[in-house]
Amino acid sequence: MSGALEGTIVAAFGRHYEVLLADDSLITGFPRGKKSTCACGDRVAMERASLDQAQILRHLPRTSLLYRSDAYREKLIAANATQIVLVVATEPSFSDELLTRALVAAESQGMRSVIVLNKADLTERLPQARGRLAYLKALGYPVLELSARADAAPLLPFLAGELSVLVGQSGMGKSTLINALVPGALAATREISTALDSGKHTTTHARLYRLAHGGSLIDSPGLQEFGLTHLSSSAIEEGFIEFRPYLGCCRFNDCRHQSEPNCAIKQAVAAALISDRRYEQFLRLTTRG
Ligand SMILES: Nc1nc2c(ncn2[C@@H]2O[C@H](COP(=O)(O)OP(=O)(O)OP(=O)(O)O)[C@@H](O)[C@H]2O)c(=O)[nH]1
Ligand SMILES: [Mg+2]
Ligand SMILES: [Zn+2]
Repeated sequence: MSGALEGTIVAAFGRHYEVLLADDSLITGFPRGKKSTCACGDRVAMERASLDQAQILRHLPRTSLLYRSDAYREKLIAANATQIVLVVATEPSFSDELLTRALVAAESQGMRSVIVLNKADLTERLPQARGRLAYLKALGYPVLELSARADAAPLLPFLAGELSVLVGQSGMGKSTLINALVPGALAATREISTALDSGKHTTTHARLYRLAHGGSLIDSPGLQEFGLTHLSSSAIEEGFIEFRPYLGCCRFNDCRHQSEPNCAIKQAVAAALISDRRYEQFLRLTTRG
């Protein structure tokens, strides 16, 4: 078949995609139906429609799929990513719950996680933000303090050989990081104005960038919610990495770690082997979805 070809989605606009071909050229890919089921990072099989357009027939098997969901829909963030880079900042203030949820989603896909505390140059707010991340650092998640504006290099060693996806709330500096790490990227960034503009996202679609020293980075639009309705309760339990040694040790197989007797998780909390804070976060996730 003369028209068949494969490529990698490097930008996802919803109704259409930018697809990178093996010869480094770009083609516009359109999904077959109205519903788009592909994400940035997907490898796709296509049929060429014209010189610069192709129809996407299907995505090839994925090694991971990072997405969020609520009762109504799923939002794909990235396919085949090996690592999530969670970007928070000294300001604006960040949400603990969002961070936890994104970590659980990444764990469910077997992805590595790195947390970047950006805008470290705003030193007045730094100790507080650092303090708010200490419990995650204690769990073993790398927490890198840096200033994307001044020097993003501390992140580089973590990116080699990985397909990383930058995830975080709007205004944390994801696109600024992209511009610092990828010469010529020209990702749009925006000052967050104190009033009306806040909450608006500067980045409107995911885009994949290749790093000169190996590895790739996906920039994604800022998010305020990270629904996990697609995850089973066991996937959520396992997403709390420090729970893992105790899973399967409760008296009841279907223990929800709430008020059941002889619950290994609650015993671990009582013995301070699991922090109260993480246990509370777990309860919030499993009772709210
Ligand atoms: N002081 C300081 N400001 C920064 C730093 N990094 C980013 N900023 C500023 O923070 C603002 C938001 O940065 P963006 O890179 O657009 O944020 P984003 O996370 O991509 O936001 P969305 O695309 O909306 O999700 C911009 O005004 C940046 O210049 C930093 O290291 N220090
Ligand atoms: Mg952005
Ligand atoms: Zn239990």
